[in-house]
Amino acid sequence: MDDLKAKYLTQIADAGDEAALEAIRLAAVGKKGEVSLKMRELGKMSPEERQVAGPALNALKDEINSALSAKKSALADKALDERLRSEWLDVTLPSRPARHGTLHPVNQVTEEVTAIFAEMGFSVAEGPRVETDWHNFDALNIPGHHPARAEMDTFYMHRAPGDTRPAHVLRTHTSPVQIRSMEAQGAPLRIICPGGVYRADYDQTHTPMFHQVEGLAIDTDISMANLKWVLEEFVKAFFEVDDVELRFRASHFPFTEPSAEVDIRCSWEGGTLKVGEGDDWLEILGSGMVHPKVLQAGGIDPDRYQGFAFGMGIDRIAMLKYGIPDLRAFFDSDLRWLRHYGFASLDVPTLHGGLSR
Ligand code: 2NM
Repeated sequence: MDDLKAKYLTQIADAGDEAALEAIRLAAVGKKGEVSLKMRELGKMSPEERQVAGPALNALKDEINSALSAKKSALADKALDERLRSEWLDVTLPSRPARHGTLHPVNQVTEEVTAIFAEMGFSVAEGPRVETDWHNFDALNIPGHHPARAEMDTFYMHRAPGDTRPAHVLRTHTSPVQIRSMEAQGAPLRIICPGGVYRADYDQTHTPMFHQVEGLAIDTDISMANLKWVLEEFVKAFFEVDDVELRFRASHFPFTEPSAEVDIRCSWEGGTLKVGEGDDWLEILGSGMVHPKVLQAGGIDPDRYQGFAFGMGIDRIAMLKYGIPDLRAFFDSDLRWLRHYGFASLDVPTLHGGLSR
């Protein structure tokens, strides 16, 4: 029995893998294994012999079984260590650049604009792109006969004859979001509304879907002076220059009174835009003091509150800042264009980190 024990414990110790271990198990304690056969012989022994051999064989079987299971877990540990070593992966390595998506200039600029206005206490408001006629026009002091209604080349949603539900349009600007925010939050209010808008227009400088950001600040003591300061801070931060000069030209919008279009001093020397110097003026914004009727439509008391609002084209300021020549290419989904003008998707613009780096 000592020989059996020595033989199997040595074999177990030397086993190189689980298959070898299993073969040893079968040879020793399997149904037809050597130890099992010896146990069968117990029946032929005298009771005295059996009393000695029985417990000894059981002890041997137990010892072999526990050596087998100890060796089995040692082999499993070794196999796991080996896998961990050979399948090691440095997850901090950069991925292959060709597989990286990029941020579209529209999204990059939206992030930049959001970061700038967030610093000045504005939060982002969003709303539906399919709007009621009322939110898109009437609430903004653009009644049914108003020329702006036709000027805006509106896409109307289909309506069956006799349908009495309110008429819907694809929003022609993001101003309806500001009406909805007034309704939902009341005054005071400081929001920007970026997003896609729709107008039936297509040429060098117009696409039927484009992007706008509009801003709105309402309180008991808001004036054009606040508007001027906010826009100056915005233009400086956005174009990443220390100084700008803005020019306010009297204009007309149905939703603001007074209204002004805003130009920034610039030069186009050498074909590239320089903001803050030169003899040219670049129109980038429409703005004004929110019309009392618009405040009223949003449920805000115009005798107590007033506010400024402004709007600009995101695609347009993206073209200006990043020197992108053709608006239509923005929406072609051409991978070469996207790779060329795209931005690293993990570089989130912040004012302290540098907007565009
Ligand atoms: C512009 C120009 C001037 C504007 C007005 C409003 C609202 F809803 F508060 F009345 N939102 N945006 C506005 C004013 C937009 O875009 C050229």
